[in-house]
Formats: sequence, structure tokens, C-alpha cells
Amino acid sequence: TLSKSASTSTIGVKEFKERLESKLGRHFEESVEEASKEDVFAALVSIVQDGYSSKWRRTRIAETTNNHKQVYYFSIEFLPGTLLKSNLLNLGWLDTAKEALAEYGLDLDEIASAEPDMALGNGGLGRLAAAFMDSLASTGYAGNGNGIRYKYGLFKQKFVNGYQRELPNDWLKQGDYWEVRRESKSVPVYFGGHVNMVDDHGWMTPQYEGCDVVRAVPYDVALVGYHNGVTNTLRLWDAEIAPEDELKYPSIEDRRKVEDLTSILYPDDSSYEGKLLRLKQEYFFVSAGLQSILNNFIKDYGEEELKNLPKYVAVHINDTHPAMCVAELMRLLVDRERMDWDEAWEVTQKVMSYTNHTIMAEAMEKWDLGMFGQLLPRLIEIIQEIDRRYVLSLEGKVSGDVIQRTRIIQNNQVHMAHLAIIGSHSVNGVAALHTQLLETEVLKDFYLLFPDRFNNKTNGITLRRWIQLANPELAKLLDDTIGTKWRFNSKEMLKFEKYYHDTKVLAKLQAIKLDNKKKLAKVIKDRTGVTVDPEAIFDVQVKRLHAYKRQTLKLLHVLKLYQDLKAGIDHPKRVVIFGAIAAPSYVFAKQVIKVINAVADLVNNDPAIKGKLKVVFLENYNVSLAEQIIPAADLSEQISTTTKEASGTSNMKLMANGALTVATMDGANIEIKDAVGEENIFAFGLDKDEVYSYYANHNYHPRDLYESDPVLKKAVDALIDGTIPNCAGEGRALYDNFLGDNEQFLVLADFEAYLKAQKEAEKTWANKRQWAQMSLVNIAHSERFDADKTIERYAKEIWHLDPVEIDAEK
Ligand code: 26Q
Repeated sequence: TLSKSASTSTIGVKEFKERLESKLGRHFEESVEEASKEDVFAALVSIVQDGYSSKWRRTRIAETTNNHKQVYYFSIEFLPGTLLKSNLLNLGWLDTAKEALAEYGLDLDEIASAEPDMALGNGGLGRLAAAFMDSLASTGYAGNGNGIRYKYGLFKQKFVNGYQRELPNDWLKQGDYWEVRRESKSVPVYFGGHVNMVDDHGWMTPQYEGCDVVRAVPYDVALVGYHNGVTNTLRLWDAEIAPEDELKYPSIEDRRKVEDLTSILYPDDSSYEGKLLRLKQEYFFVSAGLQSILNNFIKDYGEEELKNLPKYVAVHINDTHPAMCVAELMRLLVDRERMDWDEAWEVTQKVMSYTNHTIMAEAMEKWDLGMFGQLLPRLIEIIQEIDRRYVLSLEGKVSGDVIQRTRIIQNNQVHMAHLAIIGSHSVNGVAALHTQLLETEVLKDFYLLFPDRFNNKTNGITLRRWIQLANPELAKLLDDTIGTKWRFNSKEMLKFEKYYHDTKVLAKLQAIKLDNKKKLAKVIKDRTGVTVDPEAIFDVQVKRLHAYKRQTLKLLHVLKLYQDLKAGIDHPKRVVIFGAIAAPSYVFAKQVIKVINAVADLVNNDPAIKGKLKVVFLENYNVSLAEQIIPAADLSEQISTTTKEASGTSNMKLMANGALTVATMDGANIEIKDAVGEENIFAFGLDKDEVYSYYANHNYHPRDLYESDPVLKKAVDALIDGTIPNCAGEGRALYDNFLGDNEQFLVLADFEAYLKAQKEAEKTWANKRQWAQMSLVNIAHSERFDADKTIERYAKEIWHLDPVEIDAEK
């Protein structure tokens, strides 16, 4: 199969240059030398598109002519970042492009920086979806994404006087280079109005009255597999007014209201608000996606084959946002295709699978029944019928309490996780601990009812992006030591461990890290004006800003280091680097940002500490910035309150780039420790039983800890004693939060253990050889978190897919 063949159609430098010149000549009537960066970028995109267009078409054909089962990954977020370099890499053209450009004195990285990030996601969940798309194509599976083409991506974060400000992210301004509008594949989506059931030749059929029709227009983006020719599709839907409805919306304002459906990405990633527009977005891409799947299916296989839909189609529900897939597929099968309810239900359950990404109660989606019914009058009837039959199926078999707790409709709310679980054959968590907590705590009732449905799929990352693209020098060192096979099969990376005692390799590893740190130091200087020493420890915490992720614990550590240095207690030189976006309405998170920025100002400008500590908060953390920060990291901060971080994925990216992890035993950190061994990670903190014991016994009293530990007291007091200028209010807010008995994230409880882990890290840093050895072990074992492997497990155990076969040479 293709996934196993390494071949691809190659082009030489000479041909690449000819293509570049002809593109620029034809489109802009200019030579490569005259062309602007943007024009060269556009020409490169066009060359890449020519490179995959026939593969894209042939993948579609191969997938249907061989009756291939396909998975459709429904996600309200996709966060691919930029695509030029990854498409070049996957086509096998990266080095050719670099060389060709160099012959004109141009630098590919510089040209590639003209591409705006495709930031149609908030963080982990969206990035995971994008990683899975890359891996599906690269492992040779027929897998497509289905989502929303937001007009504005995740807002741009700016700091003004240390406060977060949000600016619109108009990423389509220059036109999206990669998308193809597929007008002819448009489908209608209906909202509101009333339904009457009428008897049509013996079949009760809904008649819709007075609804609004929105036209869903798909934009397709190619997903190019790594050296295998397989090219899948990410289909993103845009809302428009159907031509036949133009007269209904004569005013621009009315038009805009319809089109606004896909304007903005909701910027919250943890707490959810029952907003009507969000519900509309969810139904919009679910209905459009499923209609398009069924339209294709019927065209290819005919209506009679619908009963066998699960042989051809898997639909994956990424978190509860697309959970309506369950009800919408039932609606389409029963109302439109006139399939008998029981048969439709069997088909639906076999088609659907669901991933849970959180155990936090406030993130669980529940919609007001009245609102839901007004917006989706037929869908709510179907959900009520699913709920009724669910209750009926369990009555007399299990206790009434269990039925009440697990049913879909409770207290006049529609419980989306319950809909997803009841309607799917598979429910998975995203790391071993997370799945275990789902089974024993959060979804315990369901686990006892349907144990076979539950399984774990630990997250993964795109090593191609995070090593091959972001850290080419490390990639080259791997090539020079273990050969190039690791680029196709990450298992090979384990061989890198054989160089544990190889002084030359260790020195090379250190040199590469130093080089990456110098590059980042320049970025830091350009963006913030702060000078940092590349020889210092680069201590990195990059992730969304959230109380449970505990950027505040890092902040207390920074204050403690600063106080030590002021008091003449020495520490190795350290640069603490933060990257974090806060949801605009998340007051506490924004206060944390302000305090960190104020501390950065204080520390970076205090001559008394002689530059031994620097604090840098880089604005607007996104995929492209991550590609610059992560290869330069020495320390990876993964310090969430145990049980709260479902998996984490920055932990994996940082380890793959040789950073050593300071970690609580939460999410995938546990599996990182299992992979590298406890001697190659700085583990600390409360374990899950201790955390749950605090919650159960209500015996967390942070004030006692504060009163009894003078070091802790001193660090916390810095927040309110005037040490930090210009943030009295925010400092007080953090102080009060830390000391409250209802502080759920147990920051002070982990402080002492955290200091100890950091002390260990400092001691290790003094032994450069040992540090490099630990780093090497981390790189070698990052193969365990290769998203290709994760996808293989989804494909085999949940979706039941076979790889596609096409000829890569054409
Ligand atoms: C829901 C309703 C309304 C508005 C917004 C939302 C919303 C949007 C995004 C809720 C949650 C999210 C994103 C969650 C997320 O990113 N979770 C992370 O998923 C990663 C991939 O599995 C894990 O590694 C992280 O641990 C988890 O926090």
C-alpha cells in the first residue's frame, strides 16, 4: 500500500525554478528578483497545488471505486497553523524548494512567513484535529475533516500596559490560498419555524413551515499525506443566502445576520455559555456535513445500500460540539430516507464514535430545552424520542436513579455528552488517567451500563511539524546517527538512545539547542525589547491561560527566585517564557496575565539581580510562534492540578525537542514518565487520590500552609506588599484566590514540592552532560506520542478502516 512506499514524484531544483519563474511571469508579470515576498509565496502555493491536484482527484476516485470505508472527523475547531512548508515536506519537495529559492538569494522561511496562520481553533482540541488530519493522510487512510470556515479566526492577542487586548483576526483578508470553493456541493440547512407531521402514503413525514433556510457552501482544503500521494479533504462550511432567497433579505443588515453564522470562532475553551449563535453553528456544520456524506453515498452506492452505511462511513464526534450528529443522522435516515427507526438507530450507533476532552463540569454542554426546540423543532422531537426509548430500554433493568442520571433530557436541558454516548459505539478519553477518571468518576454510570464502549486513545502530535519543520538541525542529527527511516516510522527514534554515552552526539545536541535558543533570543528581542542570554535555562510554559493549568504556580516560583537573588542566594541563570491566551471574558485569567507582565517589568529592569532572571511573556501564542519557541526550550512546564488536564499536547512537543519536563502526574505526563523513566523527568506534586481526598473531605486550608511556610508566605505576600508596581488590584485578586478555602486548584498545596523539583532541575543543569543525556532519552521516546500511531489505533479499534492504495508516482 501507499502508506508503506516511500516514493513520490520528485522534481529537481532546475524544474522548480522554471515553475517559479513561469508562475510569477504569468500572474504578476515580474521576475523572481522583482517579486514581493507575498507574490513569491503565492507562486509557491500555486506550484504546490499543481503538485497535489492529480493526487487529490485520484485519492477521491480510489476511495470510492474500492468501496473504501471513510471516516469523517467532525470538529468545531481545526488549528493547522501554516501549510506551505508542511505541504512541501509531505510532497517531498522541501529541500528542492529551499535550494531553488536560495539560488535567487531568497530564504524559504522568510517567504513562508507571509502566510497567515489558519487559526480556526482555540488550543489543544483544535490542534489535535489538525494533527489527526495530517496523520490520516500520511498513514494512508481515507479520512476527511468537517468543520466551519470562520471568517475571523481566534482573535489576535495584544498587550497594552500589560493587559490583554483582543483584535480581530481577519485571516481571509489576503484570500485563503489553499481553499477551493465548491459551489455545486452546497446544501440547505433549516432553522426555526414549525413542524407538522403529515401522513404521506403511510409514512409520517414532517412538513416544515416558516423556517429560515441557510445555504451551506463548502470550501475544501487538501490534506497531503507524507510521501504517499494520498490527499484527503478538510471541508469547511460557510453560511450564505441561497439565490432563491435573495428577495427575502433585501437589506444588507438582514443579509449580514444570516452570514454572521460563520463569522466568529467562540474564544472560550473551558467554560461554556448557552449562546444561541453557538447552537446554530453546531447544527449548521453537523447538518451540512451529514447531508453531504449521504448525498455522496447515495450517488456512489444507491439508497438500497444505506442499511449498510457503517460498512462505508464512520463519523467521529470531536467533543460534544458535534453531538447533534446522532440526532441529525436519525432525522435524515428516518424522515428523508424513510428508514425504519430501529434500523436507523442501529446504523447510527455503528457509524458514530465520540471523544471526550474534559472532566470539568463547567465545560459540559447542556442546552436549554425551550431554546433548542425553537431553533430546531424537528431535531428536538427526535432527541426526545431517542431519550424516551433509552429510558424504556433500561426500565426494570437498572435503578431509576441511574436512568435519571444518564438520560439525555434532564431539568429542561439537553445533555450533549449523554446524547453522544448513547448514540455511539465508542467513547474514548485522551490519556490513560483521563479515561480511567471517565470510567470511575465522571461517566461512571455509563461505564457500568456500557463497559465495552469505553476505550483510551492517548493523544499524539505531528512529529513532522514539530521536529522535521520546526527543528531541522535536530532532524539532521537524527539522520546522521540513526539514518532517515525515523522520518517514515517514528519507532526508529528509539535507536537514538544508543548514543547515550556518545560524547560527540551529546555535544552536537547541546550545540543545536544553543543555536535554537539564539534564534529565539532574537525573536524575543525583536518582539519585546528584552535581552536574554542564550546560555541561560529557557524555562517554557506555553498553553491556554487557565486556573487549572496553574501559570500562577510558575509565577510564585518566579517571585521566590527573585527574592532569593535579591537576598544574595544564587541560582543558575534562567529565562522564564510564557505564551498564553485568555478567553476574553475570563477575568481571573486576565488578571494573571497582568500580574505576570508586571513581574516581568520589575524583574527584567532590576539591576540588582544582574540579569540572572528574565521573564518574557510573548504576545499572541499560536502555532507559528510555538514552532519558534518549542525547539529552544530546556524546561517544559506541565504543572496542572492532577486530574484536571485531560492529556496536554505541548508536553509531547516539548519533549520531542529535547526539553526536560517538570510535571505533575496528570494527563499524558504520566505516560511521558513511563516512557522516559522517572530519572529522566522532574515529577512532583499531589497525586489523584490526594486531590480527590481534599475535594471529598473539604479539608483544604491554604491559609494554614501560608502561615506555616515562611518561604511560601514571602512569595505570596509579594502580590500585595507593593513589591510589584502597577498591579495592586490584580495582585490582591490572586492573593485572595490563593488563600480561599474554595481554591480548587490547590496551588499552595503543591508549592513546596514544586520548589524541590525545580531545585533538582537546577542541580541537573550544573551537569551539562547529564542534562544532554536526559534530553536525548526524551527525544528518543517521543515516538510514543506520534499522532500517526494514535491514528492507527483509532483506525483499527474504532473506525475499522483499511488503508487506501493509489499510485504515488503520478
Ligand atoms: C464549548 C461550548 C461553547 C463555546 C466553546 C466551547 C469549547 C471550545 C473549545 C469548549 C472546549 C474547547 C476546547 C477544549 C480543549 O482544547 N481541550 C483540550 O483538549 C486537548 C486535546 O485532547 C487535551 O490535550 C487538553 O488536555 C484539553 O484541555
